[in-house]
Amino acid sequence: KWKGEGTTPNLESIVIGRCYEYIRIKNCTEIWEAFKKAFINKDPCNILPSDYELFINLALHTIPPNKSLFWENNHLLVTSYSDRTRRYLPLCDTLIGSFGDFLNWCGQANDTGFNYDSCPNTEECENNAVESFWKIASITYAKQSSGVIYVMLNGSAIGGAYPVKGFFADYEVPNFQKDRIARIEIWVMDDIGGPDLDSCGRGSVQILEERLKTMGYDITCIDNYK
Ligand code: ENP
Repeated sequence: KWKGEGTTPNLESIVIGRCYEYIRIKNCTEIWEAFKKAFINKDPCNILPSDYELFINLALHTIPPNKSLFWENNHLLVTSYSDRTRRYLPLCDTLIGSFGDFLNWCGQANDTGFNYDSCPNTEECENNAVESFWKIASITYAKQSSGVIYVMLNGSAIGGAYPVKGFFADYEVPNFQKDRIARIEIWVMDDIGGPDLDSCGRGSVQILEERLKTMGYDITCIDNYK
């Protein structure tokens, strides 16, 4: 019925497994129940970020200073570079993010199960279970981030390294806690063998640099950070 992919098979086992792998001292079943409660038995186009509040509260843990890594169009590079929290702690490597990373989910009204066949995508409705999850996760992560903030952009991305509409621009930048941030370091990474479409001081990266400077942040930008 919907155009988006359905719920990932065995979602519960995957997520509870990831949760215990991550942290042994929390009750992962309780966190899973809170996650499910946000969207099960509801119209899949009427899920709000606030529906995940209990889940967020249960899964929350601290983010050490200088460990936050924001990004756009670099999912695989971020995943390998952060080295599963050893080097950096991007949102997808927090306990909250691990409930969603590379996964998909939705429910249905008047039905206590998941919809494994299809889920609404963002074009069909923005208030879907996955989109609203990432919104509140992004807001929470940005509010918690402190010290030096890293941003990895993709200089080969069609449409610009810094999407002026996107999770980073709309939900993360506005929620930075200025008094806890020392400076912001932007890395513009071109794909290996890919085109150099955007770089520091140019195009959409310049738009981001100006925006952050106007907000009063100390900015550095590095092209193809090693
Ligand atoms: P895309 O479109 O490159 O990649 C989306 C893929 O990354 C999906 O598999 C998604 O999981 C997973 N993912 C991991 N972290 C996030 C996330 N944090 N997020 C949305 N998807 C995430 O990424 P986007 O949409 O541009 O989002 C990048 C954002 O992640 C940046 O704001 C960065 O700072 C942030 P799934 O569940 O959809 O399969 C926030 C939103 O950390």
